[in-house]
Amino acid sequence: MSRPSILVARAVFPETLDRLGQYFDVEANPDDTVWSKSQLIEKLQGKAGAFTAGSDRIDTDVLAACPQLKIVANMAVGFNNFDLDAMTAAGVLGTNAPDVLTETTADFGFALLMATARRVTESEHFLRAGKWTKWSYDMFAGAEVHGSTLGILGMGRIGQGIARRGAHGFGMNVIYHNRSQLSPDLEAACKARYVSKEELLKTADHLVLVLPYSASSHHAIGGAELALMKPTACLVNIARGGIVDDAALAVALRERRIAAAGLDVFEGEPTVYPDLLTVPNVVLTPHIASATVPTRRAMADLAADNLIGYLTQGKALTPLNPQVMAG
Ligand code: 8YV
Repeated sequence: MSRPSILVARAVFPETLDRLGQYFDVEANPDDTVWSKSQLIEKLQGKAGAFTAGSDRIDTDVLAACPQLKIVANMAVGFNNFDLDAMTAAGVLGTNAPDVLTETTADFGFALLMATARRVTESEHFLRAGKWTKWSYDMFAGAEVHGSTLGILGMGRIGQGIARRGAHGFGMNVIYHNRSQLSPDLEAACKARYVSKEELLKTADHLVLVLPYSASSHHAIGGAELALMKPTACLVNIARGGIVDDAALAVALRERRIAAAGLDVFEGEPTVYPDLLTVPNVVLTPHIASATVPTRRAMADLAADNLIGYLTQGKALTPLNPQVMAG
């Protein structure tokens, strides 16, 4: 029997390719080119499976043009690059990579919060530019983190990880808003209190965004929401670009309507809204919240396991539309 063919749409660990090569004929992307839709469609011809990252969009055009496709395994927990309804209708399984990145991503959320509140990158730029000639009492004085109020919008696994770090490590008063309230047990473990979105915006000293992107979370933080925040507040986004209205945020930062922001994700990334590159009170990182070598290996392994499991035994570990597996 001939082996299924798969496409690995972005560069990945050589060990991952070797492992997939034990089961499949693999077409890889060693140059790590980000393919256009038509290139992706061309590469997917005859492929039963695809290993993707967030940059590879699987939509109705791709599905219609690739009738042999059975599974797309995303090396990411977020899957807003999938039109999941269209995949289900086409009988294509989608899988993501949850859990393996939860703690690493929560660590980074905290790193960005600390860097933002304590003005780490702004002060480093000052030092590197040779501007540090004397000490002064208010030089880069930032916001307090310990004992302050930590607001979390989106209280899934990563949000809970950030809450635990804040409550147990930094003695923070944790409040959150989510589509649904957590169980009393989970709230107790995170020492977190459920509040309305308005109370969250008005009360948080630091607001961390960890909600998934969808049409309903598009610009969940825009001009109106930023106006409700404290002028001393810091905003951290490790969720997805598009959840924050970057143009409105740049204005709020420039006019000091909020104190600072830490951003790992951007609307239209890797392009960054130009004003965000020039305002001083923002910490910018290139979508690296899950980027440790062990975690990226675990994400790649999980995506590979999903492809191997589904194409060899009809079973996947982390299906997004399991009805396809049953059908
Ligand atoms: C990925 C992420 O690295 O998992 C996610 O949802 O945002 C990151 O961990 C990125 O999406 C690349 O696929």
